[in-house]
Amino acid sequence: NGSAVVTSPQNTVEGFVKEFLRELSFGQGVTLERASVNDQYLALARTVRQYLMARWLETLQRQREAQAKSVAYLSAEYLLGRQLDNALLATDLTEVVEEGLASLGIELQTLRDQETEPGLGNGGLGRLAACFVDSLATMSVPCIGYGIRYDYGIFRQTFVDGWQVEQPDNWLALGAPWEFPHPEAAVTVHFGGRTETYDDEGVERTRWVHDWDVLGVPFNYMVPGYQNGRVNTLRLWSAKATQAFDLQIFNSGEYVDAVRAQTFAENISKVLYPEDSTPQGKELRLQQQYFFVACSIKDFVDYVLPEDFDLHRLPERIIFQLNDTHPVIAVPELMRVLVDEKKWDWDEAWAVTQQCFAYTCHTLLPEALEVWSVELMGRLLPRHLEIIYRINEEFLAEVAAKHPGDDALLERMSIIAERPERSVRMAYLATVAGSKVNGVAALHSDLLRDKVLPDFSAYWPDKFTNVTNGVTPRRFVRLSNPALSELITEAVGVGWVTDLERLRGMEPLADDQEFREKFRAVKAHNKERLSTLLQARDGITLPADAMLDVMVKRLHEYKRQTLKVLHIVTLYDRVLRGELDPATMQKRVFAFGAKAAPGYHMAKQIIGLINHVGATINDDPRLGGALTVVFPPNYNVTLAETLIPAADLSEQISLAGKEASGTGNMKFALNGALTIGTDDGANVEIRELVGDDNFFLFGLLEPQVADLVAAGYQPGRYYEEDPALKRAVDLIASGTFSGGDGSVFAPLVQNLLTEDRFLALADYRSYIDAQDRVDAAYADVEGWTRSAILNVARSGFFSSDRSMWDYIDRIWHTPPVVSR
Ligand code: 26M
Repeated sequence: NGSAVVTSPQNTVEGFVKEFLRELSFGQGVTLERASVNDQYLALARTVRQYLMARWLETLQRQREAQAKSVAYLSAEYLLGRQLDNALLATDLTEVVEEGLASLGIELQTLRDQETEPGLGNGGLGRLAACFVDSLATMSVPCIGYGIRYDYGIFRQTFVDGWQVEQPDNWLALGAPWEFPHPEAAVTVHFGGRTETYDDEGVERTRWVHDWDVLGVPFNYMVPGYQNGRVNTLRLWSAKATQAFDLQIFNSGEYVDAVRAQTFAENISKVLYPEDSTPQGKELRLQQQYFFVACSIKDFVDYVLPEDFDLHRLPERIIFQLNDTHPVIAVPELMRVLVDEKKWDWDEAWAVTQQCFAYTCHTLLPEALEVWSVELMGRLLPRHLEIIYRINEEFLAEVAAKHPGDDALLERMSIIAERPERSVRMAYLATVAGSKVNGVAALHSDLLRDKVLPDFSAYWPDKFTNVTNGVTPRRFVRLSNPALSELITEAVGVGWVTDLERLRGMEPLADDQEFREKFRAVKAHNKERLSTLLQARDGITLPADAMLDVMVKRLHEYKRQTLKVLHIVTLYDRVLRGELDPATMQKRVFAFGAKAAPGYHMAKQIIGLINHVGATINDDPRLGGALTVVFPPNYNVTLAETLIPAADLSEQISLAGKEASGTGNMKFALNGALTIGTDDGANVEIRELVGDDNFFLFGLLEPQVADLVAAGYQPGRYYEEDPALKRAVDLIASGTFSGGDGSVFAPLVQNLLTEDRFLALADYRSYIDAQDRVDAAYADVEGWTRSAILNVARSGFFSSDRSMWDYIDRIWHTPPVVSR
């Protein structure tokens, strides 16, 4: 038994202090007296991970023995957030560590704040992957997360005069104590070249004569379950130049050029692409996708599985879950391994491959569906392109046999698009290859079936299913909201952390005056905590006793941050016109957090607009501090953890039919904010669960949106017909927020009045009316608190543990492997 060689340090203050001091001296090479905060943090991290090590080795051992089926989650992004606190929670060491450090004169919080979060994701999709691996570890389900170890994660956002400026995110600069590099276990991945056929003892086969290669070095991360003795693995790949690559170039005699050429290979895992929609079809991005997927398949087949394993039984041991289309190139890669390397027949390889994949779609925007030009794919991955063509040929032949003569259908369902450029439709490839296709919220799955992939769902009705997203209650309640956690535990016991439906037990307490007072004290405490953080982090001062109204998410037109701005400007206008008295109106703080893709100009305009509106309003004495706009830069997981627990109102205002799910919406409800939202994504399910009385619904419904667009939407008419809207738009257009210069936001205003792709103006009136209802509801302190408590009590469904059970039940069929 391999686990016998490792023993955890003693689970006591003395045991911890001893190990911590050892890590400081032997790990960091410093004395306590001379240790910097970073030394202390690194030593602490390495001490805490010692407590996880025996469990990790034991988990691997147990899994090997059980020969159980594993989930291989394939995701180009993992937005993990800080690791220290999560590891302390998993090991239940927080108090021991706090006390031990205090005995050395060190504050735990100072060391927590020293950690740079690994921001290896853009937003919802990457954070979802992180929640899912947390839940699987907590549920003792075998899972390996596979992804990319980007040297630079999502950019650090700064504002210069209110405009976004991006800085590199050098998250590895101060050391990376949570990772375990394994250069000795590197695998080689090939690119380029051509294919040729050859005679293999009378059988014609194809081989790939590749042109260049890259090494994939695995970096392992622990994924600890919550106090259950289980630690799963996240394996992120980092690109290195191979020996062959080096030799080839160094032999040319151009030594300096050769060293420079090395960086070409290593560029592959250099940086995370910061777009979270409208993929650009960049060659490096396809290299990244193939790189991590080829490494992962090789890793699983050659190293995770036993040496003598019969690959015909692969579906008994693995399900590759495709997190959107980014890893879909794994499908032709597995086919290539089975057909070219293992020399299987096409049909038997295809039968196995189809059982090994399932696909999750995360979007509804047509421009976000990934396609790769045949030209590019043929150049980079010629054999994979051939395999995709063959998959398509056989698939279309099957369709043609069932629907003779329907050429239009064949054209619509073809994996290869002919226009505007011949290209591979990755979502179609995923749908054809996958055993299941799922959307991420009930409405989204319906729309996916009926609007995005209607021909495929008619062809394979049983392939399509829904799994509504969830979030981990460990990070987003237990760790991020200690005060609420204590109150919940008082009310329903400790079991809620792994069984979130137990929050239901709080429902009756919504009617308990004393409990409501405690609940308000929690909110007040969290606001104070946020206030302290923003002051220290950004020099932002939050006014006291204001409603905290929060909109945090990526900046995108479909999410409609502009609609939020129109509300703020409308309130401003009402005060200036004397319709509202700043002395008696509801005091509000509007908090924004949002990164714009660096090349997305309209999104950057909107960031500029929010900051300029904020600067004007915050400084206007006529408002008497009744309205405040704050926009702390660089919204990330760490900031979310303090911001969300303090919120009163959650803004989920995307145009109906555009937000696949949303997961921020769930975090807010679980932390006792009320939602103002459209009938979109998971908002639909949140409202059903918390009840109409505890949710502010507004806006067009998805079918109404479809009708309005079909009839020819004219935003200018809403502008002309609603005087308040006209005044709000005119204030922006006239330069009120840009020093009198109307040209600054002219492109944005022009776009709103003539195009408004996401119908902000159509939903304006409904939104303003709903916001007025919010103000009235907030004035009823007891009623609001009651609603907030009910939001918490009824949101247990949104645990990612439940999402995982749904995947297991509907798609994966991977039972937990329980402890001996
Ligand atoms: C693709 C190609 C090239 C570069 C980047 C990308 C890319 C990266 C991330 C495209 C999309 C990406 O993320 C999309 C995303 O985050 N979608 C969100 O997924 C959440 C989890 O399911 C949902 O809750 C959100 O509604 C959905 O917008």
